[in-house]
Amino acid sequence: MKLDEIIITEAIIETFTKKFRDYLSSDVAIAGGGPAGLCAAYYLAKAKKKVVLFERKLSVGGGMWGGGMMFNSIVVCSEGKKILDEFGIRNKEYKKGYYVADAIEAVTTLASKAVKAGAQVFNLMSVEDVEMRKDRVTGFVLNWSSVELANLHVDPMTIRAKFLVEATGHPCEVAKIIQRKLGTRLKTRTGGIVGEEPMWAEVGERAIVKNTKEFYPGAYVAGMAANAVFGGPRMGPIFGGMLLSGKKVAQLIAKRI
Ligand code: 48H
Repeated sequence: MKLDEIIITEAIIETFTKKFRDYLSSDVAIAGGGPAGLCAAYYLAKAKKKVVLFERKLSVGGGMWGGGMMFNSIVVCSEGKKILDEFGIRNKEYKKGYYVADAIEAVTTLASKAVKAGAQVFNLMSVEDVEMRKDRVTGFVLNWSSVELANLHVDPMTIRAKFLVEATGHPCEVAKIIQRKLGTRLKTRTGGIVGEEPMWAEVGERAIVKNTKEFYPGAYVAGMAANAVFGGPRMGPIFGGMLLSGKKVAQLIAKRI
């Protein structure tokens, strides 16, 4: 078979451009493709919402690939096990109430199911700002991660969504941008980012789900960022809370669209 490099190039440029154009306006835009962001994307897509996720890195999965300290197994509690089962991620009870799964199977399945359910993922793009109208946020301002890494002065572009999800993990980057640019008017007890607390797995896992909510009009927080924004302990390599948080944020937003 004859192959023409120009046709290969055209195929990539045209299909990518169409994909990106199609998602300039969505129901929900998610920043961060860790377990919480992927899980949110899956449940939103399953609820027939138009959902797009932006991930800074080459690969989605965030901190899940490395399990605990690069031992690539993850642990979830009984509630988290239900979500593993919904996704078809194989798991075993280690001791009563502690379920273990392979980190690679977990990440690849979350990503595959989210995409096959209809979520559109753009990797290698970083959320560097938010768009605002009056008193709510309405979109993400994006740039190529390579531009960010090379520290080049290249202006970004904007996508719009009815709701934004902050799922950038420990650094809660989107919340920091909103706090910095829009003042300390977050829906937290201090009006600003409260901050993550030291390790306490049991309390941290519960807090993640409770802290999964709207933190600024138009913007919800999920995953580790929820404990950073509203305050709560870290929990180490137990990932059930991330999955439950992703599911909860999807349900909260789906009700409002
Ligand atoms: C685009 C961005 C940007 C940006 C970051 O860190 P994550 O895995 O986050 P969660 O909340 O899904 O899961 C947290 C979990 O991995 C973890 O760290 C746990 C359980 N820790 C407990 C403990 O005690 O340490 O994923 C966030 C993703 C990453 O892939 C980033 O690359 C991406 O977000 N990201 N993407 N634009 N500005 N910032």
